[in-house]
Amino acid sequence: MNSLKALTDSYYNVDSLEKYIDLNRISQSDPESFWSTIAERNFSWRKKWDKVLDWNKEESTVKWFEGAKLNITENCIDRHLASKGDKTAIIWESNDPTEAAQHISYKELSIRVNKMANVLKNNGAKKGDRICIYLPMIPELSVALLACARIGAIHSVVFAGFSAAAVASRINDADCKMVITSDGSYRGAKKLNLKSIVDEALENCPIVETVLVANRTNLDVEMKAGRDRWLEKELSYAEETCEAEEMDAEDPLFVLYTSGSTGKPKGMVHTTAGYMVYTAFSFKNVFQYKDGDIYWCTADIGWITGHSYILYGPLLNGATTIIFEGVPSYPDYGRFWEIIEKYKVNQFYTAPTAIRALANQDIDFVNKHDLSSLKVLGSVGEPINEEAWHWYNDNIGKKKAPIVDTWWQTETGGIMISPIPFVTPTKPTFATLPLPGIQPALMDEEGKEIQGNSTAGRLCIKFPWPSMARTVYGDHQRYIDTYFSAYKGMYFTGDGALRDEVGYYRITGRVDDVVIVSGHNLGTAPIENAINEHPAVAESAIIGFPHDIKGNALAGFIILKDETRNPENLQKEINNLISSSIGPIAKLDRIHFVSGLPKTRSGKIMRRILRKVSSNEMENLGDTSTLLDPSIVDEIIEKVKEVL
Ligand code: 7RM
Repeated sequence: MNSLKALTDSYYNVDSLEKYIDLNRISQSDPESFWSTIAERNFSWRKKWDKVLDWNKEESTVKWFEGAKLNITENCIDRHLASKGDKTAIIWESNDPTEAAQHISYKELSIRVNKMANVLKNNGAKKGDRICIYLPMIPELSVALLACARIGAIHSVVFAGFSAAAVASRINDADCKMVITSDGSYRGAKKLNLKSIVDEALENCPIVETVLVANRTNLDVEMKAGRDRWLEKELSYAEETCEAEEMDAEDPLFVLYTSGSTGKPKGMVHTTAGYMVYTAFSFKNVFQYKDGDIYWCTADIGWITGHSYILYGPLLNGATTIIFEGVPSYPDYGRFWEIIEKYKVNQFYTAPTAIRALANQDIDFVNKHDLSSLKVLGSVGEPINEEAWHWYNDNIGKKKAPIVDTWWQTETGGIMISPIPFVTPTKPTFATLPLPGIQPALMDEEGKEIQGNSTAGRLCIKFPWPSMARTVYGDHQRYIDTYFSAYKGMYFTGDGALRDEVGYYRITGRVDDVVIVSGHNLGTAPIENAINEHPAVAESAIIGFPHDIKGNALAGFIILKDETRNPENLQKEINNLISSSIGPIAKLDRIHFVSGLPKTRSGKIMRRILRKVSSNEMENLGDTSTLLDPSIVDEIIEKVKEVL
């Protein structure tokens, strides 16, 4: 049998590293044949494609499976109904451990999605419209995404922890006509009033016509006549079937915002067929999901990890996926382990920041629970440090469940570099090898590709893959400038990486001005903009520094206009400003009031110096000769030493 055909059978069946490396070689030398074989065999298409890949390097446009017609919800739901109608698609676990869980079968999910799709239509939504979803982790959240996809509307999920200003800017950027939200949400012991945040946001969003409100917390909310409707009521008279809209392969499926290093967040646009093929393929292989397994990813659906690996990837494979409304610390730090035991979870996918927080608690929280169902452990979102890796491996996986350290991005749509459990030998802190069809490259600062192993550089991807974001919503030039300008014809990830002697990759972190705090990507520029609005502030620079639990925390260096103000009050006011314009996650751990910033002659702040000083690497500041005023560095060192 032709080796590609043999290996791609039922996705592919690799059971040895040799075969896998072989598959990687074949797939990387001919990604188009590889992806068309995968696409051909594993999905239901209304019409197959005319062309596998159309790549215009000059304009940075990519199209996969052009000419194909499909609807992703038919692949997530309808095609499983005959054989798996009664199988549980979604297990929903409440924030409150005493509230009954929901077990939603594929059949029930189908009805709920169809009804919601009809509600959207009844309220005027149609193919191509953008719909903002601002919901807590309740079943309606996943139903809402799928309902949008069913009618061809483009969902734009905004994480339900963002502030009113952040919601408003995302709604306006994508011109959303409709918002789906809830009265409130539960997060641990806290109850948040989401509807009031939406109301505040909508004061600045004239184009929104309709707000659908799910009832989660029985909060007394204001309903604006003519605009706001209770979702439950709308659902009560919606029909149970809704014909799926026929979509082109390249029709947008969703927009999801990610912070940039400069300016406002970028709405990354993902399209239908390529995203479907790649998320299904990568889910199946990276988690080695087998029929009957129970899979749990602890991310929020408001992030790409939730889109791809709570919802689409698992459902495309007919899997059972857990949606957890709560937090790891409520009612106590044993909650994750309790849930794993309760549902006999087989694959568990979480973030290093959660692992570190849980590793800091009494080990009894873990040992009280039977975790023997676990077969695969995943990590995502930031580099996992060696200590956390070993704690996860020893105490959670009991050295029997391989850790898949999965590297990827909102922009990549799916996992790019990861071990395949039981195939790729793992190595602490290494994401190991690219998935089939993925061609990483390390580049030096002059823009040349670094060949060979045992080296380090900036991580790029040389060839398109099906789930790559196609553009920045409304601003293709920004897409080109951000991702395709640094290195000609290649996608630049913004990350640095090293490649060890056998070709394993370790991602070392961002090389641009994005800081990952507790797994959340925060652009430093929007935080600086928020601070600079304070009347007492002249200028500011934000950087990230290593933090035991959060991975990174933020420090601000601030020049004051008004030095008569009480510094403690000012610090509070500045953090409140950040909280209301971005969200509490972006608050600063350290605030230093300084008389100047380390600037180059061209006026660029050398954040590298602030980063090094804040990381207590004072001796190793590198070349400071291009600074306009090198003496400012001493002042900064003094100020930072006060808090170390
Ligand atoms: C999936 C996700 C993307 C950024 C990325 C990296 C960092 C993600 C890892 C990682 C080291 C990993 N999307 N990152 N995974 N760094 N090892 N396994 O997180 O758009 O929110 O973030 O996250 O810097 O560029 S994201």
